[in-house]
Amino acid sequence: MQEKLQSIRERALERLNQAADTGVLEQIRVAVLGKKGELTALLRSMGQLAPEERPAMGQKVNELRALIEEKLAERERALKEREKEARLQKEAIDVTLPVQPRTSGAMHPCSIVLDQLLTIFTGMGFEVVEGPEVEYDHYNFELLNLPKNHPARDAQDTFYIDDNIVLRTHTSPVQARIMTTRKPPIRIVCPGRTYRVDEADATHSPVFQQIEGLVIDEGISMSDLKGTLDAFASRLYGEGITTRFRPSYFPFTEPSAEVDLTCANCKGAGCRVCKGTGWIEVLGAGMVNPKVLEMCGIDPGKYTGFAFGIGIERITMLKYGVPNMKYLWENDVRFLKQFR
Ligand code: 2NL
Repeated sequence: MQEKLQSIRERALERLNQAADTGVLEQIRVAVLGKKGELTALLRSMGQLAPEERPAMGQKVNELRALIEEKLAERERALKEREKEARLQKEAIDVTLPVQPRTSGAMHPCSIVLDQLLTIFTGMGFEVVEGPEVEYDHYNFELLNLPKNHPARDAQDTFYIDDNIVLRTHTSPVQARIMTTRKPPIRIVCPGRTYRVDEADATHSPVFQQIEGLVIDEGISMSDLKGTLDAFASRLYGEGITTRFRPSYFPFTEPSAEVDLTCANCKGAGCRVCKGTGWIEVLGAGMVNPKVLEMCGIDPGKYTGFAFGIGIERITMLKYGVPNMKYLWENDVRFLKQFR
């Protein structure tokens, strides 16, 4: 029995020392100390000993049990520590690795300009209104004093969906819709895409963007239009930039004007950009034709108004010196990333 105890001790300690993980430790615990373990069996077989030998033997078995338990715990602590080290090593992140370069997008130059215009006009108290790009003939033409057979609504210029529906040729129908549904005072700007049958070239595109403004109230006059556009000009291009009105014709305004801004490049002195004139044509404007007010349900005896229309692509090209409109729709990143 003494020998057996010795052999259990040697084998258990040997296996313990070789155990590579905590799972093996558990196997050893069961095989030696468990209910059916070697040491437990040895304890049970003590009945075979002479009674006087039993206390000394029992004490030895218990000492061995205590020793093995202690060694198991010790070994377990060491293995757990080692397993934790291995896990930390595996999960380690090298914070010195270079990051993936991330490329950011850029605002389209037309969106930059539109944002700037909206900031200027909302700062003056205008409200921003949008409307459908597919529009009834009634709002796009009829209410704007462009009756059937008017030369400006020639099929050449307009994309027709059917007899009564078109792709809007300007943003004016948004204003016409507001005039028919609200009472003055009205003070709105309407930005958006517009469509005309046009061959694309350096200054034309079948799809383009506009922002139109409309003010209607009692006592609105041409001087309100002039003052508004002068304020707009100096906020857009800076102190000293004003407007020049030249007589023109639009069916929806009377009188009508083509409006030039002081050339921002030479401050009016005359240069290559303005072809020596000191002025750049930027927009069209006028007093709302009383016929238009009448058709939209506003009493032209009581109210007057002014309106203007600005081409977004045109001012964008002027502002950034873009020589050809195609750059604005080609979306070549080498062009677009210059606006980042
Ligand atoms: C241009 C000219 C203009 C308007 C647009 C307008 C709208 C209503 C009533 C009266 Cl609802 N007028 N819009 C007026 C004058 C000129 O645009 O050359 N745009 C680029």
